Amino acid sequence: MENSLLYPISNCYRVRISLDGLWKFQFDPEHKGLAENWKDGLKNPISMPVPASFSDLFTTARERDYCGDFWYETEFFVPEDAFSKDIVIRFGSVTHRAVVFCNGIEVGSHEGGFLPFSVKINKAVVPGKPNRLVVKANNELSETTIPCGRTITLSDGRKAAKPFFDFFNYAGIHRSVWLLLLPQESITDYSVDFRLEGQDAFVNYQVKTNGAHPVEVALYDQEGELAARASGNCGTLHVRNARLWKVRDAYLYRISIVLKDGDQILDEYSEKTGIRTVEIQGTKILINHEPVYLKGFGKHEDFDVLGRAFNWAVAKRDFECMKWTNANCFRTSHYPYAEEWYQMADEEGFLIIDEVPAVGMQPSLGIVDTGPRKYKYFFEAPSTAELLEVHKRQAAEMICRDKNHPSVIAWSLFNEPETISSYSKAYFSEVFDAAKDLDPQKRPRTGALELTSSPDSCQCFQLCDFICLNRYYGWYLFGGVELETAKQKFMEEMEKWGEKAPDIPFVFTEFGADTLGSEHKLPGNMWSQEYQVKYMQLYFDVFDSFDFIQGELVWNFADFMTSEGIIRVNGNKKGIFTRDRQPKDAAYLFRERWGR
Ligand code: BDP
Repeated sequence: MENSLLYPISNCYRVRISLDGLWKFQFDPEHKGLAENWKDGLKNPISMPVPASFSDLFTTARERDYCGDFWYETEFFVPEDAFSKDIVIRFGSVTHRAVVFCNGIEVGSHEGGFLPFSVKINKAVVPGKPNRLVVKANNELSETTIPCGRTITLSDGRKAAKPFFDFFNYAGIHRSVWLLLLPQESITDYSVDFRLEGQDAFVNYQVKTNGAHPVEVALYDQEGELAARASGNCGTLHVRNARLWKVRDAYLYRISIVLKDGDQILDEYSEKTGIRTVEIQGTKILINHEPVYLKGFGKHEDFDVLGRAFNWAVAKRDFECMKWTNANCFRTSHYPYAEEWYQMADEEGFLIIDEVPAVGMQPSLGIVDTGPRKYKYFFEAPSTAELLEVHKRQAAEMICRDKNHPSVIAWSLFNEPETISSYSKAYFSEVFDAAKDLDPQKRPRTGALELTSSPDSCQCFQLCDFICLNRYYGWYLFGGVELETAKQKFMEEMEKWGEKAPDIPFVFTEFGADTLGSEHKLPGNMWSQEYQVKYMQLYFDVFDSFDFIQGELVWNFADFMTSEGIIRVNGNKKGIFTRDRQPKDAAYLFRERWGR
């Protein structure tokens, strides 16, 4: 069966049953679970909530920092009348990889900790009694996984993760798990793209099914009135007087796809959808042919106790805080988020730069220690071919999953890799080409470039439809007393970019200063709230000096957890909000600027 990534829904033809709750759990540091057949039941389990990161639930560092295999187990029943259906288990994400067993039979596996996967279990399930679901998960990092990192062995034999990235390597079953009962002949995927003509919109659609019967497609407005209909697996819906999905003024239709055998309906899939276009024209980013300036944040899926697990209440609070700052955009740094984030962004009219987990592709830099290296350039290593396959596969899964969200306006295909070698250029050319082929809307592709990707040295900016820069003048360089120099150097760099790439939009995907929510200092110095405000004002001066700068996504929305180290005080403190989502002084500054 094709692994459908459609978001689980319930209707007359499809059933979704939540398997969230308290599961059994066991660490497997000695890697003996397979030999001891834990697939038939864990030997000495404790309880573990799903969804959650396991990391922050414990009181010992040994458990929090655990690296290696870990197992989950639960039980479920399948309704008697469901055996004529496709019976599927769907995981929103398991970080970073999983092998799934049902009643002791291996039913599937998945690599990549931030994207969903489903496994068909018809051959393994039994009627009339509980079915055992066991997941063998693993959170090790390497140079052929994304995100990149390494796994070291400590003096006592334990494994530890050494991320090449600045966020805690949270692990676990992070998103909801569903039991799905689907028609055997079913809709497996669909896509839409849009053309606006006068007051009307033309929605081109394509539907994939796993059978031969035809589909009918209809679009309903928010009142439930039919707005357009068409039939056939690909076609066009002509929407007269279309209401467009606009930035922070979302209008959502409902697309309904019906799979039919004569008069009999075999399957139906329906979902909210918004009509909007995205284009780059010269130095402008256009939504529905109108220029938009991106205002907002780089974020993380990160919260106290929950770790990286999705939680509706946290997401709601984040959207309320973002709306309060008058933001209109965020980047899903540094990985695709839970699908529910995109659903909320669709509803709220937020724009998303959707990022693949390609982070840490750089020899040692700043806070990241990538260990002794044989090759000068990251992409020079022979393992690059394997990494490229992993990268392309996850980009494909992300684009497949997220392509229909009106909120998604661009794909970010990397964060701060080495981009100065011919190896990197060859590598990213392949990733960018693949992304273009996969997106029916041909949305802009980009990636976030750090300081060593300078106008003179970067080999990859030409691949981007708009250029994203992460810059820390005034923090990692020329901080504190040298702040004026920071501004001067920053201006000089931007002038060079203007000469190098004069006809393309630039968006700042990161700029920020670590700031303790508890610290005030007059006059402001580094780590104080006053300094964060001063730093931001410097950035605003630079942004406002160049017309080609078309967006500012500050790093970070909120303080977040990282590995421990000498320059992180219980995590990264560059949040405009604290980790418990209260505003620092700079939040008021953004609210004022973005509200103008
Ligand atoms: C950038 C990274 C981001 C870090 C940030 C920082 O893209 O993940 O958290 O710097 O240092 O290099 O705060």
